[in-house]
Amino acid sequence: MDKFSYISNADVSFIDDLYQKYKSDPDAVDVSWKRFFEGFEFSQKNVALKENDNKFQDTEGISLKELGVRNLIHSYRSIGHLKSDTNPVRQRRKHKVLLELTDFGLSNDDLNVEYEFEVGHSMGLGKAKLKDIFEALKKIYLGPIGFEYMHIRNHEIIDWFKDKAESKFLHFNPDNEEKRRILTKLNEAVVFENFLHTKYIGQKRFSLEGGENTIPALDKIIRNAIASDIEEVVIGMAHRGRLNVLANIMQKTYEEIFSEFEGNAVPDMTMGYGDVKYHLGYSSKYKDDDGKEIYLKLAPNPSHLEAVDPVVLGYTRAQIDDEYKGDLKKALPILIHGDAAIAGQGIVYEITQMGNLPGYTTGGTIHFVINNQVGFTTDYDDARSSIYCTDIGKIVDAPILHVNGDDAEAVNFCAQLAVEYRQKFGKDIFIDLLCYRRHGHNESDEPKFTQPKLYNVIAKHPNPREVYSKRLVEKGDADAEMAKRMDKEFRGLLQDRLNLVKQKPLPYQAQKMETEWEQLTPSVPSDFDKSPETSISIDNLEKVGKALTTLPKGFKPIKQIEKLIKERKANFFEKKMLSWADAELLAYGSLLIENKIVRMSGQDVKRGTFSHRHSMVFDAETNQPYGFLSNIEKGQQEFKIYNSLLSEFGVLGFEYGYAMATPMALVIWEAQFGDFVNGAQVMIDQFIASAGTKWQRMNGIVMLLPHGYEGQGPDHSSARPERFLELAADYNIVVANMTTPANFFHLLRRQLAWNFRKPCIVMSPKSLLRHPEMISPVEDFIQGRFKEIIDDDYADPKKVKKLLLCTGKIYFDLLHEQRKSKRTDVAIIRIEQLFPFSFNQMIEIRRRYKRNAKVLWVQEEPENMGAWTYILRKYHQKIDGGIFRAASASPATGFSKIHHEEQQEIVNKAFKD
Ligand SMILES: Cc1ncc(C[n+]2csc(CCOP(=O)(O)OP(=O)(O)O)c2C)c(N)n1
Repeated sequence: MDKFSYISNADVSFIDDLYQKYKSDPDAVDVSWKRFFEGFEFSQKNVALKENDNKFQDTEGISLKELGVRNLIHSYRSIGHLKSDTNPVRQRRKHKVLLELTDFGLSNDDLNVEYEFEVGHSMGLGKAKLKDIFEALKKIYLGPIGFEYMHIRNHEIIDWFKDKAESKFLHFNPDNEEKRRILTKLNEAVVFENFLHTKYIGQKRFSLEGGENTIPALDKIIRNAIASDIEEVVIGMAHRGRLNVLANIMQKTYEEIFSEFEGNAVPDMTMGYGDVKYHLGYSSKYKDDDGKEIYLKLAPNPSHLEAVDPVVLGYTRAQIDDEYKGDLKKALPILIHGDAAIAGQGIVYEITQMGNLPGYTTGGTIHFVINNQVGFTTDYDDARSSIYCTDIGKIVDAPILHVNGDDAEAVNFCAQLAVEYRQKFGKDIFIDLLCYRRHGHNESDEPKFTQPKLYNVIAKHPNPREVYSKRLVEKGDADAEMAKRMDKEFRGLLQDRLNLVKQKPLPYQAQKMETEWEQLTPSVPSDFDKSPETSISIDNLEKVGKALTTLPKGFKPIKQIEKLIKERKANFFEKKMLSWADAELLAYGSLLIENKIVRMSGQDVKRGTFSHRHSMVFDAETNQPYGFLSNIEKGQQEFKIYNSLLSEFGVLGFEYGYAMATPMALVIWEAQFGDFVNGAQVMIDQFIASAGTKWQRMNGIVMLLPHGYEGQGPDHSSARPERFLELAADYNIVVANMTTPANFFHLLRRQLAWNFRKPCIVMSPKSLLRHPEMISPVEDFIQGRFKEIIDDDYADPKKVKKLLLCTGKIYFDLLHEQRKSKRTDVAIIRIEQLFPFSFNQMIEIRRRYKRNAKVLWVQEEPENMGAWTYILRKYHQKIDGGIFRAASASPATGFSKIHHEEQQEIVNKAFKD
């Protein structure tokens, strides 16, 4: 096939695949490909191809010309975007595209010949002269929009797009009211930046200048969203243009923004340490001209580019589930990217891959790239290998619209199309706004250090409002005075607001809580001293126990599940002793019947990595799934549990976002092994640990991180508790490592029993899941609360010479030795909750023992890991020493024998004399 010159424009393996498909069933491929292959086969039969000159020799007259025209059309659709006129300030890179008549065996002599093509109909041409077809193709595909959609493997979508491009865009001409609206929003965007530039010279604001058409685009998306009955738009974006979006889209008042620039309003530090102004979030209600409302939310975000993406998606999904009863069409996420960030940050891949998964879909995201062609100082040649920064979209067959950032109406068309597409197909779509950055990375930065030539051009380039108003005037759609008037009026308004602020600056205002959070109060530290009551009634325990041990009629479990159910039944109703798994499922079930949302996701969570959870089972013959916890009683909440894609950063971010929207839900993310959590470190540092103090945002997410030294090597041993403990301050998170199922049960329920929310990080068990001593009596569930510290009940306080403080799994090794050698002179104290550390409880426990008893910290982690340095920091006056593995660069040995020797040595040292 590669002898045909025009085919070399496209991906040959893709075409080969399609051709194979076509050969087995001609209707299995899109109609334009079908025509193409028909032509190809026809030419194979009938055309003698002269080697080396790539020209057809016509053997049967006109039909070969027809073939040429078909292929011409096909090529414009497939690769026209590579030559489209989208770059406002520089020549596009030269791509080898063959789009001339001669590339298809056609010449100027053919221009007046009429061709009848079904493809022509969608252009509204029907039977048309080649001249007209050719002109239309150039106008559509080589104009201000690079339509990229022929990679999509769905005929319906391709046809839809063809129609949009070849019929709707070809004849697109917004009415006067729309034109005026575009100009108004463009004016606001331009004048706002210009005003700040002159009033706050050199202050960082990461201006939108060069990309101001972002504002009319977002305005159009939102107006179209209202018209499409969307009730909520959730936006995630970085620094670039954020202040402009806050003011001109989110309706944050100009006074608020100016006050932040004035910087003389003293914030109330009791609520946290705050964040820079271009990271803050905002929410508001927007009303369109008909009075129809939409809720707008801009999520706060850190400097870490793209990290907010999964949070926005999780938040939107929670709103869809909770607020809009699962209707994906009611809430719309918009992610605004930079060209360097979208191309470079792996999280974009993770969230794109999530887009259509049942547990994570949000019914399609509109991705909007402010493509100013530089990332800080890096030119696009160094920023990516792919042709476009948006090529990531192709992995999910997303359509991509590259649009000239100077062409306000083309941008308007793309914005409208994006909403229509998202609402119709429920999938992601990308708009790549090709623009430029008028200043340096920030306003005090010199862009000519690195791009002198480009910035000489930019310096002379008119701003997008000037470009648009000139066009309107030329077309007679506006008078020359209109833009000037708009500029003057808006500048005057801004000046009035600034005068007000100068006279009386507004006090610093933290972003208001969303209404669903108003019923909670920010954390009160004393609540950590003693946990609230979290037990359940015996009736509820038995109700959940019954559901967990009952299968529907006709369901055939595999043998192991039959056995598991028998054991569960015995635990609940005979032994009355619950395992970790029983306790966990009981916690979820008890909340579900209290009508609380429980959502859990992570890799293989339905079964559980260690095969302990089995929250869902599958029929041996039909594979039909059955979820015990969604079948406890009528009217209960359904258990939302989803096996995740193999991602940590993306999925944890998504669940964090979900929890951000649902204060009354228990939202859990589980790592396969805790060791993999560092793939999500940005989410932990920038959101989970610090959002409370930066943005005054509470969050109740639970992270289950399997942790413990069991000889499984350096990457299957440690969830790095030291890292969480290092981040622990200001009562920001809970870090726990528990030794009883009942304590885990109470901890989970406590998340919703508190009148505040805290992220909770649990070092969870692996082999301990099956440890015979890791059980709790039923009484511990029907009374009591979470125990922060558990005292020894075996040693004799009067005899005790040594107190061993520990947390988590090492307790069982110490316990074994204590009992085996009957050491009543050694007490083992378990710190079940490492942070917040319960000093009061510790003091009380310590009082039970002799003053001269030694206090040692024992851990299985190396000296430089685990809780040791944290304990030293918190409790140093009271600690006489520590026992641990030797400090090590890697968390654990890869040799099982060495592991066992080291483990034994820790126990030996702990009980020495
Ligand atoms: C994850 C991450 N790495 C590095 C940076 C530092 N940084 C700030 S802006 C920037 C360039 C961003 O370029 P682009 O995405 O094109 O957005 P633009 O500023 O051009 O709008 C970089 C590298 C960052 N903020 N986040």
